Amino acid sequence: MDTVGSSETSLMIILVAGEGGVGKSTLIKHLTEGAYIPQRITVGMGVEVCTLVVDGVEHKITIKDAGGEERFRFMLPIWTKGAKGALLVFDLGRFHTFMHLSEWLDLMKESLSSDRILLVGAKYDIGNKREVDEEEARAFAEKAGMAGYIETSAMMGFQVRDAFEILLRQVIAAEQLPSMVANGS
Ligand SMILES: Nc1nc2c(ncn2[C@@H]2O[C@H](COP(=O)(O)OP(=O)(O)O)[C@@H](O)[C@H]2O)c(=O)[nH]1
Ligand SMILES: [Mg+2]
Repeated sequence: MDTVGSSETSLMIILVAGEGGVGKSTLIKHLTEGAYIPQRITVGMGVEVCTLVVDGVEHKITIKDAGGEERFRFMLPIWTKGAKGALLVFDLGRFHTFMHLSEWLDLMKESLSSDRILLVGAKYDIGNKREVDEEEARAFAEKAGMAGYIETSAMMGFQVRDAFEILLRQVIAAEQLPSMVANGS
């Protein structure tokens, strides 16, 4: 059933990954509920389904919330498999969650190219308590060939939807690339 101007719909899996406590589940909750509802620890993996409208097209997305616990990290390549894109989240207030990003990225890159992974600095609202510079994070994302970098705050409702929309746009562009090549353009 159509609720927007286009008849196109797509169903894709988006993974949200990153160390425990960086704010993944709360970010997803803000997207689906439109409010700041701090979440408790996620054991294993959580799943949410929601609809996002990007450039007038409705996309049904399944969001997989990868629990950040060390003992589940070995599952990451399996969780990443099947996902069309991912948010890799760190906590702006805890430098070590930024420091370990390359380990996460290496695991995810086994099944997802880095241009389909958007880097997210969460908890932007902490202001001058931040331990990671915007420039530093942006440089990391660029060097790693990621989809880009965005800072969010589920607490303030800042750029939460934008993060998912930017990722979705990037995924859509990546999906369309092969057919453009096939058309000889
Ligand atoms: N200041 C601030 N704290 C947040 C924000 N989002 C989450 N938190 C806090 O971080 C804790 C962990 O968040 P959670 O979503 O469970 O992290 P996850 O383990 O990555 O899923 C929450 O209980 C909140 O206390 C945010 O946008 N700003
Ligand atoms: Mg969680």
